[in-house]
Amino acid sequence: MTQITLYGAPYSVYVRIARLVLEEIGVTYELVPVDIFTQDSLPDDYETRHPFGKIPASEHDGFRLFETDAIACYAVAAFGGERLIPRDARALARMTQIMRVVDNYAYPALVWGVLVEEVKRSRAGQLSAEEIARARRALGVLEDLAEVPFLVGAELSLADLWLAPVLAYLRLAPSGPALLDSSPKLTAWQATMAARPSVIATRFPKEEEAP
Ligand SMILES: N[C@@H](CCC(=O)N[C@@H](CS)C(=O)NCC(=O)O)C(=O)O
Repeated sequence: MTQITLYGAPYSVYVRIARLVLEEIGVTYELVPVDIFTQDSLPDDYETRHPFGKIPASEHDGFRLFETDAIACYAVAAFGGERLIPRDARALARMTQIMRVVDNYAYPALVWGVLVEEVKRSRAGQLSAEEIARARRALGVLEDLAEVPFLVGAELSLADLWLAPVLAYLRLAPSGPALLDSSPKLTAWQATMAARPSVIATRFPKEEEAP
């Protein structure tokens, strides 16, 4: 029996983050398809699940949530995922800092600013100096903050699960590999993460298509 229901699409960065958290904790879940970019296919009541019209949303035993952070914190506390949250004050702060850097700077600059522009809007090789600089700045900040083998040190944390889908998409963009080349710690970290069963189980459809 599944323990939690997640609403969303397998191509979504934030749905994948929620799935990674559930996979790492070992929570069974059902992914109910909600393709947010095809408004016609949205369930009639989806606005009651996510009033801002985004994915993911979740439900557990009648308890509904939206916002990936809230879904992750609930899964950690309700299903025994405490190992994903450092106890040490500095590691906890660093984890939170990296998650917010992903939300506020890396996701917009790398997924929307590089992958979507180059692939969906057919602008490969045409990104402006400003767009490239924004991507480099986000990567540079994360490279400086990153520890090894995981982003906040010896143990996997939510920070790793927040960044993994973003860099997986960046690697699929024409400029992605070259951008990542100047971030050796992140490149090594990405290879470590790519071998995790949770990451393999949640691969984006586009990664499956990649040569
Ligand atoms: N703050 C939200 C962000 C979720 C989000 O941006 N989801 C994207 C897909 S990865 C989405 O639903 N986009 C649709 C839109 O912006 O219209 C969260 O943490 O869950």
